[in-house]
Amino acid sequence: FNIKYAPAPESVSAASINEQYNLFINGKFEKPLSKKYFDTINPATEQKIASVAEAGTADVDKAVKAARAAYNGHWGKMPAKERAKYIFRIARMIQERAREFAIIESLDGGKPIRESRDIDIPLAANHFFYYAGWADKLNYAFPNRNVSPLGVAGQIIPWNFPLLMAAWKIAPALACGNTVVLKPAETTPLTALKLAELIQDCDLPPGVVNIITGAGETGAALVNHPDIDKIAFTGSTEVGKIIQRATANTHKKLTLELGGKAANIIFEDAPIDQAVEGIINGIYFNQGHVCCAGSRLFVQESVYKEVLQKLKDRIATLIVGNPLDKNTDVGAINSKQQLQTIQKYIAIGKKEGAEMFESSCALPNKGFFCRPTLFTNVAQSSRIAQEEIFGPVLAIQTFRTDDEVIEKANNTPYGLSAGVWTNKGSRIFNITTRLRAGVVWANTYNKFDPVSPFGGYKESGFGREGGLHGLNAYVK
Ligand code: TXE
Repeated sequence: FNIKYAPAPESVSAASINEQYNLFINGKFEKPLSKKYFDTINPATEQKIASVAEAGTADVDKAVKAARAAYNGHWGKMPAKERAKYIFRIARMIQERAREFAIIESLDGGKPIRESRDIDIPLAANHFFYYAGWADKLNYAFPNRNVSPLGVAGQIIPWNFPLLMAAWKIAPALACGNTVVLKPAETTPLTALKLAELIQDCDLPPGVVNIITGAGETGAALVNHPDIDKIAFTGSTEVGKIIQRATANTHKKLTLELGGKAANIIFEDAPIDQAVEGIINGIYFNQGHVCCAGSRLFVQESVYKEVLQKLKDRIATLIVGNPLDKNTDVGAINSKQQLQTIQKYIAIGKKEGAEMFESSCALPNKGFFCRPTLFTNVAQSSRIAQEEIFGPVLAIQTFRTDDEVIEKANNTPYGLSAGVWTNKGSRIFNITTRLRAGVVWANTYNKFDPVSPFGGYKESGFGREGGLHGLNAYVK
């Protein structure tokens, strides 16, 4: 967690939030034709923050038409180096407004301010900086191809990293010359709407980026719109499959970044204290709402007792509570629905015969909170070892040999990420090549950089975001 740009926000008053937000279409905030609005609430207090427009089919159509007109017009004809300047400007303005973005991200989504301030917002800016650099160098990215943009991209993002996921989607699309209609998740629309304000202020030509809010129906209308050339989706495997079916017999290109059940593997020769920090970060960072969360821990038998004790001791020190407090380690669960999902899995774990340990910290009276939790005696076939919980719940198993742990680690429907902790370089190379995971970290976890591609195998989806590979998803 070593990236720092924004000063610590002292109070909520440093952020300006409207009472009502409309749809950002063709460079303007427009009232929804659907005439409908929904509330976005603060999951730490259960209080309403703002009301937000719900885009209906006609609104989606309007946004896609605006994106198409911009693509056929000024944006499509603009020299690449001019495009780059706009993307660069967006990056700079995110830095300038970082403090406000960080506060709103934590208010709307429940994540600790230290994380939004030091990770989400700086990484979002970095992503725009990185892709600004590629816009006029696509001939170097694709040396033997004469590439062109796809056209209009429909982009649907989840609630765990709202601004960062918007950056992952918008930056490469614009760098390659596409225009965009983006739909943020219904529980966390606010930083995308602040990004819309920023885009307006930076004079990006109208229609190049359109931001429409709403729930699954709005997302489905975007997916099914006939004039969309590409869908980029990050979210649940279940919805990913629906989208895959909906786009199957169309011209639409598709990338899917879906769930995960990552194995974090500690060998007996690992630097144990460092590994314990990595395990804690791997599962409790962002309340475990992370597709690449290290939600399964495999510990080599000879160090199991030591690791387990150190984990329990460390969990006891985690501060759970107010996301806006700089000392908070674990903030609020993003929504009531997600809290219920997590609680359901904790009950399943107990019923399956696993042994539960949770931190003894007090929880606030209001809001959606969950104590950092771990399970031992977890059977390989149990649901808590196979299914994505997307919360602060760790399932621990043990192993004796390299072959055994590879077998167990690969034995889930997912294949997004993994972690390996060992002192042996040769083992790192051997194990990482045998793990079926798109991203493998060695002696670290949850490290992100715009230069590195990210994406999964199997039910974790397909396509890569980030790095040179991320451009591939937006050119033909
Ligand atoms: O996700 P959804 P939910 C996993 C995680 C979590 C579970 C459910 O396990 O517990 O999914 O979360 C939009 N057509 N992940 O229900 O529904 C929706 O409005 C088009 C992992 O919130 O997939 C939102 O913008 N779009 C994950 C986005 O899809 C539709 C991140 C994600 O919501 C749609 C999130 C439809 N039919 C959840 N239905 C990750 N990989 O990081 C919904 N949406």
